[in-house]
Amino acid sequence: MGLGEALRKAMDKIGNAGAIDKDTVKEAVKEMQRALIAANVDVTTVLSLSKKIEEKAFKEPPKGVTQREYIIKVTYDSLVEILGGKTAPEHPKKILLCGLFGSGKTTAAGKLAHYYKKRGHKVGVIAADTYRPAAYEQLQTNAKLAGAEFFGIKTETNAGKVVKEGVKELEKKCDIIICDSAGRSGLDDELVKEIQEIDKALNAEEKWLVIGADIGNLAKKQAQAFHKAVGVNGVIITRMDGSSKGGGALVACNETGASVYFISTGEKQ
Ligand SMILES: Nc1nc2c(ncn2[C@@H]2O[C@H](COP(=O)(O)OP(=O)(O)OP(=O)(O)O)[C@@H](O)[C@H]2O)c(=O)[nH]1
Ligand SMILES: [Mg+2]
Repeated sequence: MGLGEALRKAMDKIGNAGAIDKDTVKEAVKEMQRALIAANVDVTTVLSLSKKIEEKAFKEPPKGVTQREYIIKVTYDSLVEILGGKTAPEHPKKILLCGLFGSGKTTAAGKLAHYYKKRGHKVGVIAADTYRPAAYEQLQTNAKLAGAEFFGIKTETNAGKVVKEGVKELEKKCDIIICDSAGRSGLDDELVKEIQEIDKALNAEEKWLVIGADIGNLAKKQAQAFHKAVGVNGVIITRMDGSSKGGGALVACNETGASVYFISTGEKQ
């Protein structure tokens, strides 16, 4: 069972309990602790999280909110806090997605497009992965599924150029632009140069690192390298469904100062 599922099960304990008492909350917190520790989150963080939840859970809920809703909110907020404290912006203008090979960028581009489309935005995606031949079609398919606009130039190998054209085109009809980028097996000079060119052409305020939960403690090094290249301010953790070691990535990302904005748990939008 992955971390996401384990946490959801713990939350369901509160959501589905007949009556909410101290024991229900204690049991749910214990389950959460087990899930987080099994996922490599350090014990100090886990204990301070549990303390926070137990302290707040039995305070008087705000008017119009039931005790159950209040406890769920307190628990959710406390979890978000250990993931960096900030939630994803409601209306980002432009988002650059970066990350190593196969981390889940193109999938995340589709999921994000779907997420913001559902919230009433007009979303466009740019295929700036000119490196892998199938990347263009993959993003095009994801965009179509999400009902988002798509921009790409199939014959162009200069990613910066594609982005420049894409912004010009999509700005006319979209209020959110999401830019996919190419991955590499390591963060070499070539990739750094390319991601910086894309960054310059896109001029985005949001630069989100996409990172697989399965890479565990390697996440810290990756996050620092991308941060140095473009200034990462958000993190998306993918494959949380398939790995139980996502906690290493969570804590490592936390150290770069960027918040975890989304946790992805599947291949579908
Ligand atoms: N189970 C699971 N699979 C995922 C998730 N996100 C992506 N994948 C799968 O992981 C593989 C790689 O995802 P992509 O989105 O193509 O990754 P990428 O970072 O764009 O890869 P490159 O463009 O080659 O660097 C695909 O098979 C996806 O379906 C996730 O959250 N959960
Ligand atoms: Mg891709």
